Amino acid sequence: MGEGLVVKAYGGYCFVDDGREVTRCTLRGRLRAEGMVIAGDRVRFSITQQGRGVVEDVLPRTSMLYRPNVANLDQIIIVVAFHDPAPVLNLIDRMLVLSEASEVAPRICLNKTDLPHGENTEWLDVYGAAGYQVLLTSAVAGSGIRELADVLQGLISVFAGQSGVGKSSLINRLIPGLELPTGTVSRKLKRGRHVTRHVELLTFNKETWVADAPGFSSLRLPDISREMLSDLFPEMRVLRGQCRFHSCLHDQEPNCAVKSAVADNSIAEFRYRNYIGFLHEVIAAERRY
Ligand SMILES: Nc1nc2c(ncn2[C@@H]2O[C@H](COP(=O)(O)OP(=O)(O)O)[C@@H](O)[C@H]2O)c(=O)[nH]1
Ligand SMILES: [Mg+2]
Ligand SMILES: [Zn+2]
Repeated sequence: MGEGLVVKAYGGYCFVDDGREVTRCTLRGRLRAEGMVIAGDRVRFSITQQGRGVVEDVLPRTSMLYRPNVANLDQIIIVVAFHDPAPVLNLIDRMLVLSEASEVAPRICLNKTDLPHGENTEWLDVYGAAGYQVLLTSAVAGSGIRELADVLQGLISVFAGQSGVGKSSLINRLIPGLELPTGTVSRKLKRGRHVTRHVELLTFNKETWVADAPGFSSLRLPDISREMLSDLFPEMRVLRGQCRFHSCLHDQEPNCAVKSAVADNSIAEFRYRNYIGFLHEVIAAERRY
């Protein structure tokens, strides 16, 4: 019996890398239900014939990210740029909330640092001040790639972010010879019929895995209660217990520590606005249960 990592799973098959080779496996009966074996799972498998196998067991998962589904994910690399495309801060905050709720560490990667900055760059400092690690890269110039590789070393990471920020270009830089489609090519592919929605883990050295997250741009918030949401914003989390009301949602309540922090600029206005938007989404979703 071998043990390995599922790098890709679809259509009743999964591909298991045991560190020496990749084996295409079918699944034992009870594992055939949707979502039982997904990319990132560590599994035990038996070999049936040359290059073919059967997954017998799935080892317990340490984390679980939904849409895209990835098991045992260690971190999400949220790729952003100052422009081309301009950042959508609501989307960045959504990805951060999703990472925090999944207990997967988020990192922010500012790519395209070879391009001129433009005016509005304060938002990036806001994330740094909130405690998020910010990496600076240029997939075109090659800067920051070694630092990025160091952050990825030994872990399973997903690259997320708006289309066009350079996710595929960065992964291509990390894995010479890979040649994922980028730019206009990938836009053309999106219009075509063969849009892959499956997560595939790619390795660029032993024990280091990265995936491009397809369709990560229409993010629904995680299923959480309204009381939990502010704990997913680090700069609000540190103020927990300081509002007048124990159950304060930092919305209409008086004597709110979060709103005071927004008023004196120690919490960024846009972060608070996104929080309130998410709060209403979470409340609306609670009502649907
Ligand atoms: N100037 C500049 N362009 C980049 C950089 N990284 C990617 N691009 C370009 O941005 C476009 C989108 O890149 P791509 O990797 O397909 O983005 P993805 O949609 O996030 O995977 C392509 O035309 C790339 O050549 C960078 O660091 N600097
Ligand atoms: Mg891409
Ligand atoms: Zn409050």
